[in-house]
Amino acid sequence: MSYLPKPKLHHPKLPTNAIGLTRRDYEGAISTLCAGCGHDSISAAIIQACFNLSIPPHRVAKLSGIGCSSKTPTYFLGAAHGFNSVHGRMPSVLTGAYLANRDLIYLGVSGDGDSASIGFGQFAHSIRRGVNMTYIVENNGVYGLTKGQFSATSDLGSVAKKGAVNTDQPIDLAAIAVQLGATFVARSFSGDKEQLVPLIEAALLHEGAAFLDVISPCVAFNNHPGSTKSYDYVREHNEALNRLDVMVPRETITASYRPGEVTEVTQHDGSVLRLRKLRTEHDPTNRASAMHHILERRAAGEIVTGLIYVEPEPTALHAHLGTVPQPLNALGDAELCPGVDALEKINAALR
Ligand SMILES: Cc1ncc(C[n+]2csc(CCOP(=O)(O)OP(=O)(O)O)c2C)c(N)n1
Ligand code: SF4
Ligand SMILES: [Mg+2]
Repeated sequence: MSYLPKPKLHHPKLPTNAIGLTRRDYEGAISTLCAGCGHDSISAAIIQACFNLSIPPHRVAKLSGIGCSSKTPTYFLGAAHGFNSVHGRMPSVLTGAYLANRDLIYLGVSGDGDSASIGFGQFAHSIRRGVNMTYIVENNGVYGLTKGQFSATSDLGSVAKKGAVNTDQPIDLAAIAVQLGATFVARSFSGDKEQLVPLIEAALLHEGAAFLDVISPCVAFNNHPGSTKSYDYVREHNEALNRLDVMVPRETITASYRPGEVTEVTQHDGSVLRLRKLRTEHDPTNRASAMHHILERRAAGEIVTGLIYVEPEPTALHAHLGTVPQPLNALGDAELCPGVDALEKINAALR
């Protein structure tokens, strides 16, 4: 069975958020993934981020492709809109939904196989078009669902469970997203909830193409010595650029830091991203430096995590197309059929 509903009962004194919902209200069905799968931790982080931001679950549209990762939307936000599409096709289905109804919050969930192999073109074009979405890749370096073949994000020299060595160059989806013009790019690790939850919050508040590459170990097929996507390997090679606090417009900023310790980026909706730099002088608003930093640290054998790039004044696809402000699916007959005179004018202009 792949769908196990959770009992609705919960403790009456569970904490509630600004809209009176408990964390339980953001959950979905019981997960059927392997115990210890990184993907379940990402679902928990999405639940926490949406609870923290007091997002009404029914305002979210969660879309995915095919894979263990793409099954996960079943395990969070049970009251959201959901569409489990075809392998590698989530981005175009999401783009279509966003064009029809710009009023929802779009969350695309995918895997490294789903986005870096069969869906690579779809991934690229949804990012470069500036679809207003949070696009999360749950990256385990293998095709988990089909039993552990190397994926296109497997590192050169990574060793499979049965001993085969990967001889192909890896695709770094975060670096590609930077190059493609994503206006928000971050990387994190499913085992680091403190880093991951604020990054998801910031991505959800970002009004543009927000891409998150989350390393998410597959305990069944890629968590052994020699794998570069195992829990141990990622912990040992994680180079966190910064730590993030997200302040929504209604909150007062209370934490204080010494001057120079924090970079503040105010997003379009007024939310403030407070970045505590950790080990580098990386400027997350500089696209060229973001690219340079990913490549430089990779050459040193490190996995760069944290907020890699953010454009504080992003524009999204609806603005590029000049579409009307109301959702297309809410337009009535009068707007859709402006009458014979208007049609005549258009025809005359084409003659
Ligand atoms: C068109 C098509 N080709 C191939 C498959 C077989 N298939 C299902 S899931 C998958 C790969 C999943 O890998 P990934 O996206 O990394 O997800 P994971 O299971 O690792 O989370 C493949 C090749 C399919 N379902 N449809
Ligand atoms: S096979 Fe791997 S990716 Fe799939 S549920 Fe199990 S641990 Fe997770
Ligand atoms: Mg995978």
